[in-house]
Amino acid sequence: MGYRVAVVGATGNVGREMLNILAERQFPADEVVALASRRSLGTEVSYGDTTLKTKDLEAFDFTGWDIALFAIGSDATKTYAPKAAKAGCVVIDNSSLYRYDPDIPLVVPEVNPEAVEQYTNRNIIANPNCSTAQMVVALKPLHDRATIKRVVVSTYQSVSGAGKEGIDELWDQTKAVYNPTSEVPPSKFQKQIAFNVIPHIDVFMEDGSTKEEWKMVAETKKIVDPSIKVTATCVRVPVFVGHSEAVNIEFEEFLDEDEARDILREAPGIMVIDKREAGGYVTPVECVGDYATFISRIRQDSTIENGLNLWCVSDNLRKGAALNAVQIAETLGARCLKKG
Ligand code: 11C
Repeated sequence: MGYRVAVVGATGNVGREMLNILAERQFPADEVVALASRRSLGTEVSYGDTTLKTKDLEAFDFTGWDIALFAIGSDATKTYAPKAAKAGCVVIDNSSLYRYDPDIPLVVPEVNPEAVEQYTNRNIIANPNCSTAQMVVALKPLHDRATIKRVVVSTYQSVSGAGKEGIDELWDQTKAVYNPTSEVPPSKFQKQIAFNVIPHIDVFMEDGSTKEEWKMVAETKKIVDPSIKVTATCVRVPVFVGHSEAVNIEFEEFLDEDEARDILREAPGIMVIDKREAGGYVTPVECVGDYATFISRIRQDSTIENGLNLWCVSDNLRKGAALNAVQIAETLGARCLKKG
């Protein structure tokens, strides 16, 4: 006997990946329903070898459904997640709506699996921002060994983080560069993204940082340890899928680069590819479709007492969103909602 699982926002990039990953990992589902807005009603989406026709989220009754994976915007989530939770269905939400509520667990299963048990507070579990998810997978095992004091991170985030419109804008602008009569002005992004980089993701905050940068700070504290100081600069780059991060870490204790490499090799969810030669590191195009968070360029930072640098790359639609959500569902199943 398995679970009855709803995927909410099944026609979007993340919703489609959720269905793919549920099938790939053979999540024990007796029934899967694909839900979408009325606008996308009847759209066909793949779930393993089968095709599902999307049903109307607005009219859907979540009673009797065990788990709902939400991949819709915060506004729609505000309407439908409480409805599902009230009907007894555990919501795993990919939006930022609930992440910072103290009574809602924010979970990366490799880091804080025990937090899923707090799902009982409101029947809702939050999934972190993609740029946070991959970074905390790398930070946690190092923090356990040498206690992280401060992290300085610069991100190189792919356009798929901004949804299908982001992907289309990069594609159309790239083609237009070779055909100057068909200029494609910025729309989803603030400036031209093709052959460019933009140091601006999400809205500006009062202190001059952006919300994306603030999320990396707040979420790392909530998931790993509130005492870790984080400062971030988040940058959009002309890559379709895969977020990259240059991470500088300052520890309480000395941590040798070779030991750090060994620790990361053993850590869950991580693949270390770190040869000090041309091509001996991972770039975003190589991580697409993979589950792992890839770590390369591990090296001592000799400008501070206990410092390390590393390069961290992962598929933002997978570990950064859909995979993490399915892993939360698996953890919930193993720890709390045992079936069969
Ligand atoms: C981006 N990280 O790359 C964002 C997308 O809070 O879940 C995900 C935003 C979020 O644009």
